[in-house]
Amino acid sequence: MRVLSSEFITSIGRKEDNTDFGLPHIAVFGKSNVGKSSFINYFANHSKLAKVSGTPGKTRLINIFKFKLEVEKQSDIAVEVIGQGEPTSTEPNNINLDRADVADRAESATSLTTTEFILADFPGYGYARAPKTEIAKWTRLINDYFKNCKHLYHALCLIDVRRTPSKDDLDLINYLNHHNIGFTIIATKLDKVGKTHLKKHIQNIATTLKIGADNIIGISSYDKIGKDKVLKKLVSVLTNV
Ligand SMILES: Nc1nc2c(ncn2[C@@H]2O[C@H](COP(=O)(O)OP(=O)(O)OP(=O)(O)O)[C@@H](O)[C@H]2O)c(=O)[nH]1
Ligand SMILES: [Mg+2]
Repeated sequence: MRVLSSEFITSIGRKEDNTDFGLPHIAVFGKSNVGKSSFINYFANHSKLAKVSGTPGKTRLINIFKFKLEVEKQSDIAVEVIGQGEPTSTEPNNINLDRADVADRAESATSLTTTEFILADFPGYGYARAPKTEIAKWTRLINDYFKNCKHLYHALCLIDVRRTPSKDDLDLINYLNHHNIGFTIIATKLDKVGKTHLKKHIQNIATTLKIGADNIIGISSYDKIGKDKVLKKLVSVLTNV
């Protein structure tokens, strides 16, 4: 499982903008500065794909990226194991036991396939100095996107591992539940907390969101931790539909 290619397609922000790229969408949500763009770059293994900014709230549009993944496809094929004839009475018993294997047997074969999808990087919400008009704009943006986008398969909701999920995070999750969109919680910036405190932080997020801690994927875009788990999740979402 790996990312074969990634490219920036366009930015969208008005309700008349096209959201149909003929591919399933995965949306990336999270508070401003949580590390969405850094995660996308780490995921793509492309340091300049999405703009990482020191100034929260710079991105006001939905940035659309196209990804292509290589996926191992497991398929069961029947393998005929050639028998050696009927046992004779002179053969010891254990040979008879071995012959239990002499039959058609399923063996697994791996082949490679590819899958493409759109990653929609949403502007961050909830930055402290956001004026009311900006908040209204964000709400309109997400409403228009949900109305127009027919291919939203899943959302990745990023939350800083050190923070208790905010009201905005909870509102987003309620919104996704309301629209019946599956989501995965990703705890970012794992490098910021020591190993001994990590469990406690993850549990805090899980408790606040009323989900199991096992359902949270921890990542660090700095230390390059967690990408494989996210890849696995996306492949299961994209290929089980
Ligand atoms: N320590 C640490 N810092 C990170 C990590 N990921 C991102 N950052 C830093 O966090 C800040 C914000 O990162 P971005 O990736 O731009 O965050 P964003 O969520 O895209 O921000 P907006 O687009 O403004 O909503 C930057 O200073 C990053 O360098 C990480 O894994 N570890
Ligand atoms: Mg960003």
